[in-house]
Amino acid sequence: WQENLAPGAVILRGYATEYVPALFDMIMALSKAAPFRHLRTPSGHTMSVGMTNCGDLGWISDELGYRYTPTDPETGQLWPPMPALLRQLAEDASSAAGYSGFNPDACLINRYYPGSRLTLHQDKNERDMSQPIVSVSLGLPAMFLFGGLTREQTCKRFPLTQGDVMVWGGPSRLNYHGVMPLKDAIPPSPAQESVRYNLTFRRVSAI
Ligand code: MD3
Ligand code: FE
Repeated sequence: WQENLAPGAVILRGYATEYVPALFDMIMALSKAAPFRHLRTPSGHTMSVGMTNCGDLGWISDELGYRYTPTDPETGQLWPPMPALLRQLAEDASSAAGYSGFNPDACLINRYYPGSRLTLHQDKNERDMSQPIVSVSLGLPAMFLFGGLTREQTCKRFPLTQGDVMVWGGPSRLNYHGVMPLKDAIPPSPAQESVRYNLTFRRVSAI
């Protein structure tokens, strides 16, 4: 089911539901090769969200700033390749939302434990702003904040649950957004731990 949040921004509710077990397995395997870590922001704060990446480029932050790198600074190795299923899911979701030919080269994996949050920010480190961003929610529900083109604009908030996929492009590509501190809750499947994962697919380098 499709909800339009803003021009160019679409939520596909439950779009990834059938892939949830496979996605959890992939996150476990990927995070063995490239462990989750808490990055430092340029202002010296440590992020409460744990992060890792797969694909040709991975998003990192340190005292020098935000950027994409081909290798994991923790291990010195290339980021693990993006599994074909992940790439396909991102491409299918973007075409379902009206963007054809999405070809992501980066997948950021965010891990939220209860209390973890993502403060309001813009995603503007990608060279090719004509490509959308696709995000997939897994595990515990979260309250997503969606603002305007300035930090001051009031945010709309909407809940994201396991299997929801968001596609952002066009006019909403540079909108401020964030995630409220994760509330502890009963996981959607009793076998899961109290955690939320979010996969964010991006095209970083020019095609
Ligand atoms: C809205 N992650 O990693 S991506 C991020 O739930 C990030 O972890 C969120 O924001 C999370 O940068 C969700 C959703 C998203 C991504 C890009 C956007 C929303 C966006 C660009 C413009 C507007
Ligand atoms: Fe973001």
